[in-house]
Amino acid sequence: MAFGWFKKKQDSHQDIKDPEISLPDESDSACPAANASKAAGEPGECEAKVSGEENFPGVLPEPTGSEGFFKRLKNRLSRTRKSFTQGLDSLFAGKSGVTPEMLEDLEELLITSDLGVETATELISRISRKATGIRDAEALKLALKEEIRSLIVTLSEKQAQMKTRPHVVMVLGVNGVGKTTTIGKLAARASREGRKVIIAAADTFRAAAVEQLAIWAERSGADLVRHKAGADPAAVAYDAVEAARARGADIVLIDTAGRIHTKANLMEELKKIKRSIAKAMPDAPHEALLVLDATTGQNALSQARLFNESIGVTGIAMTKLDGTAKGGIVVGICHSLKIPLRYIGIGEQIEDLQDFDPDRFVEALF
Ligand SMILES: Nc1nc2c(ncn2[C@@H]2O[C@H](COP(=O)(O)OP(=O)(O)OP(=O)(O)O)[C@@H](O)[C@H]2O)c(=O)[nH]1
Ligand SMILES: [Mg+2]
Repeated sequence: MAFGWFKKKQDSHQDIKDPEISLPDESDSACPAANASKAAGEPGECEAKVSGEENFPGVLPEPTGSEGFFKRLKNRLSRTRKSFTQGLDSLFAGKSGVTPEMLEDLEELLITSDLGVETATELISRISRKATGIRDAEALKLALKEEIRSLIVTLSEKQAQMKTRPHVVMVLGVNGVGKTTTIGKLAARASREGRKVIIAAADTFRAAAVEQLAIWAERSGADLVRHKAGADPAAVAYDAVEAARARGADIVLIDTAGRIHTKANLMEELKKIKRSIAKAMPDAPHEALLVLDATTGQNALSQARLFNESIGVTGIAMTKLDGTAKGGIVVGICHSLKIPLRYIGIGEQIEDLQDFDPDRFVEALF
């Protein structure tokens, strides 16, 4: 098999884009008083308090496992499925049975579907062991389904148990991956389940980040803890955890910046936020949720490694699976990392977040 070609592919996927440089915008809303409010439960002048039900637009996830829920997943994964299944069908055009050349083409198809070299190689070696029993494209799809499922099943995991109150989740990721949107979707879901949610606007770096989060807080019926633009994000996170403890909130979702002057600065800032959360509540944060953008393909894998080494990641949310043919990255992520994939984002709307379910995902892929 063409291992030289694989090496080339692998090398081309190693780089990670540096977070872009951006400075806080002076026009961001200012809140001089809030910075000082470290006392437990003090709402602070600039905090948007939004009551739950009446602001909630009523678009919510259907119950897990329902037909509509699965149909939506299937629809949203259509680009990945199309490129994948069309490729599989064309492999078998005019042939019966698996040949070595076909396996080589299949490996290329898997890699271009963004499963990654390591995962594709593993799948091919498994399929080649079964090759004599595979006579047509349908049999190949069945075999692939089975093997993909077995590769991803062990590393997926349902939502983390919320044993403590508040359950503090720090949300990480490079710029534009969908952190704020994912927080909004998670907050909406938790509010709907009757939980009291506090969102912390600890991205004080990007212009308009706080306003964007305030809209999501309002939509989802969550409280927002915010300081002025350019304030210390660690102080915002601290205040949010303190406020959550004082008010008996169930969940704190902490939004963080995705871009800052340099990658090293970003990691240092995130570490500082983490330490500050632990000062407010010793065993927190209970989760560090890394958001990855599926459209970036293999780059997502590099980002996951970088954040995990620097901060420690407990779970992944993979967004934008609706807008890409690179959905195979889900398989690569599950197979290559020892970090559970918890959520998948399949659209921009509040209901477009699902728990990652390996069986359902594989069914939707073929
Ligand atoms: N199609 C699609 N778009 C999404 C999804 N999740 C987020 N987006 C879009 O991605 C864009 C960026 O989302 P944000 O939530 O602002 O990303 P962020 O990581 O908070 O970005 P920064 O704050 O700049 O670091 C927005 O236009 C979102 O609507 C998804 O699952 N599918
Ligand atoms: Mg954001």
